[in-house]
Amino acid sequence: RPVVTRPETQAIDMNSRSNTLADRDIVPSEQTFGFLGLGMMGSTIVKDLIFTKHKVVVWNRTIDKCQPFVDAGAEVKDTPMDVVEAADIIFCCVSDPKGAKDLVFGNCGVLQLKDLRNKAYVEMSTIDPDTSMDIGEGIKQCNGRYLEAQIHGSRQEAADGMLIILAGGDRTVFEECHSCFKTIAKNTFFLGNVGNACKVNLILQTILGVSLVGLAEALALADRFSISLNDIIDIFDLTSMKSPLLLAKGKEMAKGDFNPQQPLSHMQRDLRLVLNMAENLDQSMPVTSITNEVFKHTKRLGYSEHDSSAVFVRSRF
Ligand code: NA7
Repeated sequence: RPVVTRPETQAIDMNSRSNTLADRDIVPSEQTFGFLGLGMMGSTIVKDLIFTKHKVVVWNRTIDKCQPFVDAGAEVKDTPMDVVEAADIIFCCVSDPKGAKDLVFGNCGVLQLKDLRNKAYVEMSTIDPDTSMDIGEGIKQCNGRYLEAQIHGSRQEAADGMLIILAGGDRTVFEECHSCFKTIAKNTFFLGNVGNACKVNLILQTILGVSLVGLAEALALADRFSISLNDIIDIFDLTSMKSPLLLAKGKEMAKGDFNPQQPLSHMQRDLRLVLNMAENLDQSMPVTSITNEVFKHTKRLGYSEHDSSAVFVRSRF
């Protein structure tokens, strides 16, 4: 069993800007935007929203993470409920469906405000359609508007302003978020009812997870034959199978550099959500099931916080 060290947590660089921002000609909305969750994704998004002159109010469970944003001009609040009170449109970007639900239904959560007239809630955390529908229902019952805006892309793509936004729910909220989405994403899609965007996001994650496990197993076999992984990747690059992502992940596997662009724990969470969805439909997904087991095992080996490409470590056993 290898000795596993946690990947270094990279401090957010408040001065770095994606090159794409200058070309986008962003006119910031006049509304005040709340932001719940300043993890790696949330921080990167908020940094760019502040840079493009959006009015931002923030909250994070670990409150220390808010300070750089306060220094950059954001307001900080003590609870999610306080953020909702102070903002017109509130984004949430936390780890998982449970965290997302806690922030809405929990103690000091969004619904404690009771009256959400003139407020809109935008869920960016990766969640399953049922969780999104529950959250949307809760918000609607308090007269608020709801949009799920799933973010597809890695942490680097977030830093480059190159995410893809997949949205479903209230179209007026989608339109009111235009200047924010233009700041952080290269494309945005409105996919109709609540739940649709979550489904599309999780379907894309299925393709990613299964592809990564295939890549890892193939490279592990090459390694057993003592064939240079770099040679394999160079040849792969010349084939019609190549994709920018698989090339990048292959290089990470060859180097053993698992700096978390898309943490392995998030990948496994997504596969779990996919399999739950499939279970409810009696949809058979044998390859995805095995892929999930492979990621689960890699987590048990201590690679939760590393990039999903760390699945290669397990394949080499
Ligand atoms: P990170 O960097 O792991 O950050 C996770 C964030 O979620 C961080 O702000 C956490 O607060 C917060 N969190 C997690 N659980 C909770 C609960 N229960 N209550 C409140 N806050 C919570 O993830 P990323 O930023 O890369 O990704 C976030 C989402 O974007 C994820 O769904 C991706 O799929 C897309 P903490 O700082 O630990 O106090």
